[in-house]
Amino acid sequence: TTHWNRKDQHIHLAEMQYNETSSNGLDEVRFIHQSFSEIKTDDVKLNTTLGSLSLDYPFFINAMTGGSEKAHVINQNLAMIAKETHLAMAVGSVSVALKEPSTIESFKVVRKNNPDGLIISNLGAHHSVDSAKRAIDLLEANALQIHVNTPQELVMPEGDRDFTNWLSNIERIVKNVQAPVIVKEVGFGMSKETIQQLLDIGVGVIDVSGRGGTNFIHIENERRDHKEFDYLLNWGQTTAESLLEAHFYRKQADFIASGGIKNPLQMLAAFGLGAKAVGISGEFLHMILTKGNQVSIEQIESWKEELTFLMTMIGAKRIVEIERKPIVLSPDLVNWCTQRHINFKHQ
Ligand code: FMN
Repeated sequence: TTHWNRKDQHIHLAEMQYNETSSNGLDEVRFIHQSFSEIKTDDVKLNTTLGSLSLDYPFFINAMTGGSEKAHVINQNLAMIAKETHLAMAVGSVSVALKEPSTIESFKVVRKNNPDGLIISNLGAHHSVDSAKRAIDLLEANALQIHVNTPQELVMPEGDRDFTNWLSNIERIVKNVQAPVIVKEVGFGMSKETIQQLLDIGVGVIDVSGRGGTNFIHIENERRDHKEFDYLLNWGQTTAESLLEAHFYRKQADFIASGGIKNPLQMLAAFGLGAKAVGISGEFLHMILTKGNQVSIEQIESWKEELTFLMTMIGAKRIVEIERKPIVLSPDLVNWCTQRHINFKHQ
């Protein structure tokens, strides 16, 4: 079916475009080096919280796939890595499994390989409360991500064209589902207006998923015969801009940063801008496809240690302390704040 093809095409195109990613803005956020941190690496704890969810580590495997044979293998590998490293893991949209029972196993394999892990299900914004509950049950998931992705749908040849009911629909899901609901973008970022709308309907955990990593305009445009949307590749807010948009609201919700995050220094920058956790998709996909599970596990373990070192350098024992450390923004980011009336300052 077209769905199976689409899932495999997404994986293929995301990996093809891995090296073409633009800046997510997080390299424009600089911490100030201080000579006296006065803490030791053993003081640093990497655990964090997202609403009622407790994560052992502040970065996780973000939503990618399921729904094809290739996706089954990828999900199995990611689940084994998540179990070994104690990272949380989200799956790709389970919408296909709700329609096509033959694809269910490609998602269930994630829980099968990681019985005690923190697993997050994923669904689009137009689904019913009943579908949301089924999406959670399917994986015995600890939480549900609802993705919002209008640019992707519109550039997708077979995508949705009607976005009239997303907010009220998400509100219904949030109010009627037991598990925590995370609303996420898919690499186009968020604005303060969007965030205010999400807070108004009771959403407590938000993944701003900004521009600068996996680019779904690019991916869907490649799937079009005439590639009409080449001019739209820079649509959306970068990950850094999105976190600045979220800055004023960071006490009213827990924010996840995702979009092009590739190393622990970018994680630190995201935490410096107020994120409580960081989601990584494209980088992990590239890692397992090119290096295999064992090297990926070693890379993740190394990142944990490196992040501990970086936090030691800036004297932060906890993730939430990072945003209190002085940082300097690039002129572009300051300009963003000025034009958007964002009063960025440390607490
Ligand atoms: N996000 C979703 O919410 N649902 C999906 O089904 C989904 N499928 C994806 C498939 C692939 C192959 C990739 C690479 C990403 C997908 N995403 C999906 C988006 C990611 O969760 C993330 O928001 C986006 O890729 C930006 O992060 P990155 O730059 O680290 O990849």
